[in-house]
Parts: sequence; C-alpha cells; structure tokens
Amino acid sequence: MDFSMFKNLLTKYDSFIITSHVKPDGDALGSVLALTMALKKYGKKVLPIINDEVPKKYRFLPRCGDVRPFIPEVDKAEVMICLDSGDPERLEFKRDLRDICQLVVNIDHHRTNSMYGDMNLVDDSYSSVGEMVYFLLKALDISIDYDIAVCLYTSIITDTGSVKYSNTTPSCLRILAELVELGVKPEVISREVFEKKSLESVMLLKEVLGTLRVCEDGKLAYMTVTKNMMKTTGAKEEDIDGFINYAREIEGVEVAIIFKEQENLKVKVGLRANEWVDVSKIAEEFGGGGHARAAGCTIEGPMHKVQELVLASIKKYLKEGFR
Ligand SMILES: [Mn+2]
Repeated sequence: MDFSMFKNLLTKYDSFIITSHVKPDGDALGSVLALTMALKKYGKKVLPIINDEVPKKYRFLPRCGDVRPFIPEVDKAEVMICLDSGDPERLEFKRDLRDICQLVVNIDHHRTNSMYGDMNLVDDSYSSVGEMVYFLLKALDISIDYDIAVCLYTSIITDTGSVKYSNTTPSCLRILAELVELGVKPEVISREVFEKKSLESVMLLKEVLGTLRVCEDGKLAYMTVTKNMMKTTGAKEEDIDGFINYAREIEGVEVAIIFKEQENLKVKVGLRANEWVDVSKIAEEFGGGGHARAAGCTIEGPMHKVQELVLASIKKYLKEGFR
C-alpha cells in the first residue's frame, strides 16, 4: 500500500481528530496514540478521541491520559482519521462524521470495512493498524521515538496474539525487532497486555468455564457470560478479554464462540477459528464483521435464541465447508 498520498494531506490541513472504536483494544489505542504523537511532532494540532473509557490494562501506554471522548460543539478539526474501525458506527460519535470535520480518512485492516472514508487506506494483509501506522510514519519521514515504539509494539502484539496468530508476517516481525532496538522491553509489554489479570476477571473465568459446551464431533466449542455472572463477580466487560481462547485452544476445535449477554436483550458474539473457517462471513450474516479467524457481531434476542441461530449457521458451515 502506498502511504505517500498522506503527505499531501499534511501540506493541506493543520488540525486532526484521530479516533478509533469503542471498547478499544491494544491496536486501537496503540495506533491512535502513536499517530497522535507523530503528527504532533510534525507540527499539527491533534485531538486523540475515543468515545469510551481506556481499559485499565492499557493505562501503561504513553500519553494515554490524553485520550478522551468527543465533546460536541468544542471538538473540531479539518480532518478525522479513523483507525481500526470497520464501520463508522463503531466510533460512536452519534452524528455524521462530516458534521465534525471536512474530510474523513479511514485506515483499517478489517476485511469487512465499509469504505466510509473520503480517503480509504484499507488492506487486510496488515497484521494490525499499528503496522500500517509504522509504514505511514516511514513514508512521512517521521522518526519513531521510544514512546511511539511502545505504542506500535502494543498494537502489533495485541492483534497477532503475541505473534501467535495466522496474521503474523515477516513484515511485522521485522518491525517488532526494530521497535525492540529502540528500547521496547517485550517482557514488560507482554505482562501488561497478556498476563496481568484483575481478581474479578479470574473469578468470572471460574463461572464462565462452567458453561463450556463442545459439539459437532469436538469441532465447535462455546461459552456463555450472563449479566448475572458479571454482577456477582463485579467484573467489567474488559475482564472477559481472552476467555474465548480457552474454547479455541481445545484440541480438535475449529470454531470457538463466546456469547455475552448485554443490556436490552442483546447478545454480543465473539467468534474465533483455528485453521479454515472464515468467521467474518458468519459475523457478517448477523450484521457484524472482522477478520477471517477473529470476528464478532451483536444480535438481538434472548440468549437461547441467539445461540440457536449462531450455532445453526456454524454447523452448516462446518458441514458444507463454505459459506
Ligand atoms: Mn486491529
């Protein structure tokens, strides 16, 4: 992908909002913070905005205290750069993006991206948006300092599951090596992103593992998180991160699902695949999206109905081998 077109943008415009999706993960936050710091170095006015709280586990990221939700009538910019978000609804500005800025730039690596920008830099061959921001900075000749390196490193290891997933490429491994040369300590970031868990999270895990079901000759595994479990353990949504891997890692499992009961009779569905099922196709069928091996959607209805629907769709896929 040619990021040099971005150069014209910087000659033409001076003020930027850089944003990403709600329930921000390490790629969303890492890429927003890295690009914010970089454009500030370039002399631009930049507002890093995410319409949600920064999860506790990402508060080690440099300058993450600068990220805050949008304030209507106050926050304005010429350009809005949207990172890691397949559709504009996930940004939750609750208004047309063009009411806030003149130009929308969409930089993303989700296959299901709806191309909502005036400029769309979308390519699902990148491991993470952090990797895309790395190449963007190279194209702009902006040097990567230690703080930017920490953010980009966090982006890449979050989305590749610590360079374990199928989106791990020679390119992202080379970038990680360069970031380590700049002083990033892999063991420190791994501990923050993957190891540290709240007590509430482990108490919730105990409950959720009790709901594990395996079917379709061991190829499909799923777990359920109810509102009641959340209440009794005091866990937050972010505490559920990574639970799905307990289902995905079972020998013989191809598809893993986690069903999370939400307010107003909605269920959030997280989907993972190991080798061949394209779960983004299943998520799309229910109005969601994502990547081939990691995707999600939110479906209306009581838990048992949603489970019936999603399980039926996946069983069909596993039998027919395509969608
Ligand atoms: Mn991402």
